[in-house]
Amino acid sequence: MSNYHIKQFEEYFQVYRKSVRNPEQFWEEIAEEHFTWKKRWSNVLSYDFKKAEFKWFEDAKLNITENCIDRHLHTRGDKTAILFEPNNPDDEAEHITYKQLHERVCKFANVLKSKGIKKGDVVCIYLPMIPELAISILACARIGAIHSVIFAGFSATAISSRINDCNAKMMITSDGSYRGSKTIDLKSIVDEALNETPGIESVLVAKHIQSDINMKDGRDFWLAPLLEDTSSDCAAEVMDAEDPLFILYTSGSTGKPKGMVHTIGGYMVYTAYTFKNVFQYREEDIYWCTADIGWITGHSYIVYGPLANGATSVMFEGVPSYPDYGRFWNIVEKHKITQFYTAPTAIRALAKQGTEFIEKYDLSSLKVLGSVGEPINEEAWHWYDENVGKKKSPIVDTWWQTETGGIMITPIPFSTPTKPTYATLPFIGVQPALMDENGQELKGNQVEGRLCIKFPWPAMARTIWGNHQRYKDTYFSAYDNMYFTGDGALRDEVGYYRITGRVDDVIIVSGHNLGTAPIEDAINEHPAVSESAIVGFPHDVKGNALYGYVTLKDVGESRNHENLRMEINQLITDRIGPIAKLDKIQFTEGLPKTRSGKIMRRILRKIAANETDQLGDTSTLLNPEVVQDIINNVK
Ligand code: 6R9
Repeated sequence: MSNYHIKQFEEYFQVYRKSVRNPEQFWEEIAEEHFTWKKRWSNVLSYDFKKAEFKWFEDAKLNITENCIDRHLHTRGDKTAILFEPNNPDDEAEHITYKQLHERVCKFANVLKSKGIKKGDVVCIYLPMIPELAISILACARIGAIHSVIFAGFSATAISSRINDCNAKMMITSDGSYRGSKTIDLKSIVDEALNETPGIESVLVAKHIQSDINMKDGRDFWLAPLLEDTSSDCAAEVMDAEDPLFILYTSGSTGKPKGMVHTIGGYMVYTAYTFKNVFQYREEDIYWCTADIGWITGHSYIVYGPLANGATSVMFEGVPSYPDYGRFWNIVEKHKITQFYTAPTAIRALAKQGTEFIEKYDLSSLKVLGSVGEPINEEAWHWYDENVGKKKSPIVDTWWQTETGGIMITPIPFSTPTKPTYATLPFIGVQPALMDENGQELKGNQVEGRLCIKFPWPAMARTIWGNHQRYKDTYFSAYDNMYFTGDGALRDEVGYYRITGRVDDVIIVSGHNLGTAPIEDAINEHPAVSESAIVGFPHDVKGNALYGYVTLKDVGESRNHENLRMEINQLITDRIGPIAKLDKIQFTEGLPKTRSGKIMRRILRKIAANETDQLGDTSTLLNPEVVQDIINNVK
């Protein structure tokens, strides 16, 4: 029996049991039957939790681009691989077939070589969501260069520190990008960053917004003429399964960002296998993940996972609010999207607009809806289910991390019964554990603790670039023989998991551990509330007290704030108990968010503690302007 495509709940349990009983044999079968290898592995898995060393498919040889492109050419050469939907809805969408993708990747790879890039070199990529982004990633992989994508919204300082940390030799960027009605001058941000990066030898620049930019002689090159003059023949470099594929930076709770390193073989097998099952992908589907490729979600579930399955993957350049809040639904109708994968923050922003925009479009092509990035609150879940999925498209609430490489806890659509706010069950091969503060595993159901994973999985990050010690300390020192995720979770009476938020978001009030997510859920139930964030602040008697930042919906008439405060606290009392009541409630215009949509509680904590002189760097926020506004209106 092939275990590649799970279609029933019973089958999930069978395959899960098999994957846990004998992981090596299980993953070996999947790897063997569904991928192209140039040489077989000598060993499926070796690992040492103490040293934080993990190897999958050791000694195997392959090239991931042959798996994502070449092997589809015979059967799917004329099928669309990447469907590019530009920022401006009046511009035509671009359908890049597998054949065309092959040609463009090979040409790009030859350009990289002509600029001196070799196997093992690091190439930084700072591009908007245009086809060149996916193509340049694949071109690096074609020749064995390591890509390090920096989200094209980061500041010059953030870029230069990442470039220097990974010793990149080349930068790939564009003249600029479109974001709704605005344009952003990317090249000048790169120019500023490159003042501080002696290692960069060349810069390739894609022309996109036709702006007038500065090109430095001998360092900067327009891409188009280089591509034109280049052959489209480029043999795929023979790579080791454990060679690095990419570096992707993720922020830690303290200190500088961590360059997570993913390697080729295990990452390929796991992202492809999860994609197939979590989205119940079928040959004729049109799959759309709204993330930016600058995040892990885009790496794994716009580029590698979908292409390894020969899928059509949509890349959208724009924003959900341009030209109006109907854009997402317009795209779903236009391209007959079958799987739609987005983040709770986007769902809440769209829900705030009511259903008027949704009603204009035909969303009947949708089969599966996905959520990723943060816990999805109950209200957003129902809104998504009722208005987008019309209660017939299962929602997969997928929990995972940059470090895990692929989805770890998730329902399998049409198999696992879903439950709002629950990521439900571990994916095949994933062995979660909940731990208490004393390092004991909490067995059985109806327990809550720190979420760990107690057995290696193929897509786990292998190290932090240049700092293996930090990798060991951060993820493998909290508990013996386990990977520590940094998240808290509970397991309900049937064994379903609910992620309760970062463990560092736990607030202890009068000796009670309170997770921020359930309190925020309670607040968000209030019909006037759009979004909320809770932080702790020092309190004489309780140790910590709770401070709530609450954004209101556009409710037309302005509501009496004192009454709203009472109603919100009453809801919290009803849902959680008086212990979780908020001491302070501030109504805000918005909440500070990271570029990937996560609320930056660190900043809110500082404001609540009246330590606004210690806010740290706010330049990487999506909306730095709300910070000052919040400070000015402190409760
Ligand atoms: C894929 C991605 C990882 C952190 C993770 C957790 C939060 C992600 C979630 C979720 C609850 C979900 N998170 N998905 N929390 N439910 N479905 O987002 O990676 O950017 O590294 O963030 O995001 O706290 O630890 P990354």
